[in-house]
Amino acid sequence: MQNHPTVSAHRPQPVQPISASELRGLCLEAGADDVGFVALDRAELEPERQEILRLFPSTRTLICFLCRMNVEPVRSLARNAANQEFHSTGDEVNQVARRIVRKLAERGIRSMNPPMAFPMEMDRFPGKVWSISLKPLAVAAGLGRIGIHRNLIHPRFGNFVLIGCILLAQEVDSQGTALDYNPCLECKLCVAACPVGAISPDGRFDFGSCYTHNYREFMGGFTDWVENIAASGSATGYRQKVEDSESASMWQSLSYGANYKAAYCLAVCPAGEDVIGPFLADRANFLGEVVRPLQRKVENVYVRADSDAEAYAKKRFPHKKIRRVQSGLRPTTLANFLSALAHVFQPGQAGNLQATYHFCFYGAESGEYTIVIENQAVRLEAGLLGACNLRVRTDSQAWIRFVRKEWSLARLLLTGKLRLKGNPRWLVAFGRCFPS
Ligand code: B12
Ligand code: SF4
Repeated sequence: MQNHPTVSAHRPQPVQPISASELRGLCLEAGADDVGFVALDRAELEPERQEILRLFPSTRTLICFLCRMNVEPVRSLARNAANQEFHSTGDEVNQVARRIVRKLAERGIRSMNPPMAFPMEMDRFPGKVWSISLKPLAVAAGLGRIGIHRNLIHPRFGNFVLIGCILLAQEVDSQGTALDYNPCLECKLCVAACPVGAISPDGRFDFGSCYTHNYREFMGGFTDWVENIAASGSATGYRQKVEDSESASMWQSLSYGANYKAAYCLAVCPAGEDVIGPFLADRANFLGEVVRPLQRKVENVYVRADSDAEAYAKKRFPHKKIRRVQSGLRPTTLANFLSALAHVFQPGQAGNLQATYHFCFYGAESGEYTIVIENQAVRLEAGLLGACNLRVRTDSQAWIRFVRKEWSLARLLLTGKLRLKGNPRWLVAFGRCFPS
């Protein structure tokens, strides 16, 4: 290859090392509103390290930066205005990241910018489709702390920020450290505003309920909409299942980028030095202008049948219209089933259930697990531990079909693909805790 024109013309580019302060300047100049650096070997990155190296094996440091959102559109009752702000800021994060990577390349420094959200790795759906979890990274970089609503709150900009990151093939001489206080005021306005009760006052987050409503026009909700079309049989059948405004809304999401249904937790959050003014000046007025209109809004609320969200929305927001839908969160493998259990568990539906289940899976995916439901929480352990109320021995693929509602329990029992030792009512009680 030595005489190939490309090889002869190639001039090795010397790397011009960059200090943390220069790098910070470069990022701010590229459009970031704040930035911090975290070395790959930091303990906080332990859960992410393997994935980071999968994306860019030369990574030594992570650059984490924020772009601000305008506050008023995010707070507006007009959710199209809020969605435009989410999308525009998201695009900005991606553009800023591209500019930083380009500038670094001009200095001979290699770096890589994953998307701030979508597109994600959908071949892994319904598993973890995003690459790097940006919130813990931003906390490690000193850019803020997580509030009760599970979003990052920047000390000045509040939660009105979106996060980006860049994987850098260089060490940096100074790093961020976690902020020594939490800007969250614990006012719980986020708890009061969420239409599906996804945020608990103690910070527990109901992933399944948020995902079913807010993400109605994203992957899971879209799949459910497609299945509605397939199951309708005729145009009139479809109209009985889907309102005209819902069809139009789905078209809008497909054409202009998927729209979030709520994000009210972010909208009402008063935290952050630059944001807190109106809340401090007149709390009653803040409630009247920002929180109540969202609470009073007449709108569709998407819930799984017999879920905590359904019970909550019916009780707290009787004027909102409950729409029972499938979340689209259904496992394709045993591994999916096990990893998603905690995320779709419904404490309210569990009620005072105290039960231990032994599962013995055989077939394509095998393994023995203990699942304990007690005190409105679920716990998964490897192996068969202690005494159980019900022992389930089942073919893993047949079980997944059952969970996906493709096979009935009767079919599983008749074909011998599932055997129970104990009263079957324990299985019914188990199912109630995981509506799909
Ligand atoms: C997955 C995800 C979601 C999920 C889960 C949210 C969550 N609390 O983590 C859903 C769909 C519910 C969601 C909703 C929203 N999101 Co979001 N989301 C992400 C994403 C891709 C990963 C989040 C993450 O790391 N979670 C893991 C850990 C750190 O968080 P956690 O609370 O401990 O984990 C919960 C869930 O993630 C879930 N989970 C964790 N692992 C797994 C694995 C599987 C298989 C499943 C099913 C679930 C699951 O269960 C946990 C407990 O509930 C990030 C982008 C990114 N690449 O980081 C954006 C991000 C967190 N989202 C963002 C935003 C803005 C939102 C919304 C406001 C969307 C909107 N515009 O309406 C809402 C807010 C809801 C809320 N109160 O959290 C911003 C937050 C900005 C900020 N200031 O913090 C981010 C950082 C995007 C960005 N680049 O800026 N989101
Ligand atoms: S709304 Fe209040 S409680 Fe919720 S995250 Fe913001 S400051 Fe914390």
